[in-house]
Amino acid sequence: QNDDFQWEKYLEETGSLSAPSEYFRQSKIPPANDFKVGMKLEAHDPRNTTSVCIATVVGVTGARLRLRLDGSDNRNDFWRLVDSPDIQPVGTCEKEGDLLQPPLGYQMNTSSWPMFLLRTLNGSEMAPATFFKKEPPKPPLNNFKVGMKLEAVDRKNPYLICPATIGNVKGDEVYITFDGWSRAFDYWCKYDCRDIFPVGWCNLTGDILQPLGSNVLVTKNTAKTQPPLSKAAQCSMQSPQDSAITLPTQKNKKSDRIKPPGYPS
Ligand code: MLY
Repeated sequence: QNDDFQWEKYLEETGSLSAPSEYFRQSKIPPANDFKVGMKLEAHDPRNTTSVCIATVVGVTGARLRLRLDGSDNRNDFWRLVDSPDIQPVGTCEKEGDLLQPPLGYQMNTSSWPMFLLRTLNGSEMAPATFFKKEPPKPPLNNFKVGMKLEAVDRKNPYLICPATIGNVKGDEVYITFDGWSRAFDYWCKYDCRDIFPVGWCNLTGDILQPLGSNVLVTKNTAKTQPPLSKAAQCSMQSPQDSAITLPTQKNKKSDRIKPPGYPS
């Protein structure tokens, strides 16, 4: 489904390794996504994580949901995996003796909240409990190594999952860099963060893996474990000043990359 970018070829051309799937806090077989647009659920407000709110599924993409908090605007949508602990069936909060809260930035007067809640839930389709999957366990250790390839959420454009590289490792944290893109998109995260996935994830979930950025510098990987050098890499070695080659990538069409997948336009 994604004919833009092929990991196999790219790994070979760059002489790089993909991070093994056991290193990630993701299930080996991605969870089924049975949610439908319009379904309601409970979600922790990302801007105020102690409060649990009502959210509506406004998009379904791969193993993730695009969510919008009821009573909030459409500029604060967020994405969660179907096995995220941040989401739960409607009724969970009440069962635990808690109250559903208005989202941060609730547009109406707080006094209208109880009535708003009744109305928003009335007649709505609630996501069945079976749609929510258990979060996979945390791998015991951070095994990531600098140079390993993976797929990662672009936190500046969180609907995008992109080819990425481990740029650094420090204790429990890894530094995520996006292949072909400026360092402006980089971030540090915990090794068990839910925003990073093994190579092949998007292919398995049916999500769209973004193309490489246009500045793809293919540097020779000098790790001992590297596979034999590809023809491209060997060529680059013949000219001494050419320690890096630039892979041709298709022009990145802006419109293609900023359209949120799974969101009805
Ligand atoms: N709106 C941005 C999108 C950049 C996406 C970068 N990611 C994929 C690392 C643009 O100006 O193209």
